[in-house]
Amino acid sequence: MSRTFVMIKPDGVKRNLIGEIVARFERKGFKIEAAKLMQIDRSLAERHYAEHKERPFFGDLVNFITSGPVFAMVLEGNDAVQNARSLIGKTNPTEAAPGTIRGDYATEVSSNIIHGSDSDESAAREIKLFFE
Ligand code: RTP
Ligand code: MG
Repeated sequence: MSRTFVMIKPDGVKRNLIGEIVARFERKGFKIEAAKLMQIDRSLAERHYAEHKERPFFGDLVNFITSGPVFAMVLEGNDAVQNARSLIGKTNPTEAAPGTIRGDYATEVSSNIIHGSDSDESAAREIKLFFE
């Protein structure tokens, strides 16, 4: 068993999708270890997305992720990072397969509903940032 960090972004919370999305992870076999509705401030957003600091979309990304409450979760399961990323789907919802969260609920990369850690190292770093 391992852990991953998943966060429903402000667009998902505004559209009242928390329940539907959490249900998908539970159905897959994940256990919810921790969860909270919270507002991200700019400092936390910049630390969370530090790897994208030099990208042209960084400013928009920080504005978006701080634009309203997010629902942050620690999930536990087998190959948690990979299994969560599979349920989430590709970064760009246009390329995300139907049946995935981004494939089913989103149409543009700048508001793609949900975040999931991309490695065990990222998961550990992000869980520490959001839950300690
Ligand atoms: P996330 O970190 O949010 O789970 O998404 P990801 O791993 O699938 O994608 P990543 O490469 O880490 O990108 C982080 C977020 O930046 C936005 N993005 N915009 N305009 C663009 O070309 C572009 N590329 C990425 C997306 O909202 C993506 O989720
Ligand atoms: Mg990422």
